[in-house]
Amino acid sequence: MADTIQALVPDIGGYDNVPVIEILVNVGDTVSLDQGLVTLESDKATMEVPSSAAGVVKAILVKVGDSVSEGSAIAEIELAAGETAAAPAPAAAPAPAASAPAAETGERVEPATGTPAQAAAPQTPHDNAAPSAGAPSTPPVAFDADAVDPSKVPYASPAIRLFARELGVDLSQVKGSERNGRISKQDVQQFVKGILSNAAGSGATAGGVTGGGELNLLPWPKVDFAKFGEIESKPLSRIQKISGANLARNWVMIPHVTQHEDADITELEALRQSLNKEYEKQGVKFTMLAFLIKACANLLRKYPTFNSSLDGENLILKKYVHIGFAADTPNGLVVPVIRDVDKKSVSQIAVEMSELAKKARDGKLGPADMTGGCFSISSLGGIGGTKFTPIVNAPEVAILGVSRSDMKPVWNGKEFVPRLILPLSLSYDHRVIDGAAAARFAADLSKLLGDMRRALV
Ligand code: CAO
Repeated sequence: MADTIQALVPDIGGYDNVPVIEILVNVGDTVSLDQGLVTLESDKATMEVPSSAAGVVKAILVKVGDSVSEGSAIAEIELAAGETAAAPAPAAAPAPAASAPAAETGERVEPATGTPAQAAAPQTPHDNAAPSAGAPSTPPVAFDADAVDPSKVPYASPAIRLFARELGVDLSQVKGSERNGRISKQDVQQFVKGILSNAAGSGATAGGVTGGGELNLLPWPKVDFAKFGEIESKPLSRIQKISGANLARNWVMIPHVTQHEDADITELEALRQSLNKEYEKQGVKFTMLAFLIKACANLLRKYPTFNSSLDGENLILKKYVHIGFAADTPNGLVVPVIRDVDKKSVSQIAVEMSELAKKARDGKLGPADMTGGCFSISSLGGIGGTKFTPIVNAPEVAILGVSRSDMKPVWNGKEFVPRLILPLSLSYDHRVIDGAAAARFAADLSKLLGDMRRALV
């Protein structure tokens, strides 16, 4: 009688309880080695669990909606004559000592998307690692927990990923024709044909790369930190995942420059404190940030390109002034937006800001509270720092970073006098804003904060 084996969930990058979203085979089907049996989908990526042997499906042990982890049994496979089962990829199979750098840490890397560079680079750990006894003959399948933008991970089986990598095709550029946009072998072949037929004279490769047009990044290093000492693994919060992906995209895609400037806020701070005394009974707290928001609104009117967004080859100039402020919450960074700031008084801005900051801390901000911003301010002044380089909050084109104000000796032409100096760091998208314009904006902001009466002019 033929042997029967259980097909198990292999290494899925340390994820647990990942839902089954699709059963790809039926009882009685003949399957080949590495043929997908079921599809799993985490909030990071989609993957198939491959069959660890060729044979006939005798039983399917899961159903759609079940949650599985590494080692969970998926199906029973009656082995084809002469077949032996390949073990599922172990969670941290030690690679040979002679392997590439990652092997020194005993790690394997299997990016979810294969870029041409990854396919060609001889030093990717997978390429160099000789298969160990019992290891599968295909690349280990793992969720790419480090994908920059999780929503962009292409939906394709491990075999198709391998096929695409061999051809140097970036799967994120291939449109899947199968159910739910799944990419088939034919889709990859069609993509390559299309590129080749369009490539005449352009020098393009099968991957659509002409050289220098793409970030040929190494896969993120995967390290078994537990080998070096005690660790604790803590999942990122939803906000961290979303803001992290956005920050990474903005950092990579926007040519940032940061203009640093100081503002003398001695008089403004005195005004703020006297207003706070005056308005104490009404419960209004005039924060420095409220004045900064108001001052920036004034300048966004004066410098319309700072109040714009890039849309392909057009610049969208906004006639409204909505300003977001970065708020640190227990769950991560959020940017609530105050609308029509140019039409509001500083006290209105202060009240609204404190309401939004509370909502942010309580995790109660809705999408309407966080969309439509034209410009952002990130104030770390309450915490410390002398300057920093904030990341532009796309599709906005500029962001103001505010550090801690400090008493400094300032030369007034006759003597040094103590003045309260506020450091400002204006990061901008250099595709839209020239350095001279940024320097003028920052210098004007400094003057305005030095004397808010200028806002009337
Ligand atoms: N210099 C010196 N002190 C400052 C200051 C500055 N630039 N800005 C604020 N402070 C002081 C205030 O005077 C206040 O002290 P008192 O309570 O004695 O008056 C204290 O810091 C708290 O300030 P605040 O109540 O005015 O709050 P805020 O306006 O500074 O900040 C908010 C509000 C929501 C922006 C803040 O809570 C926050 O989340 N900041 C972090 C933003 C962040 O994480 N940015 C980074 C984004 S990128 O990772």
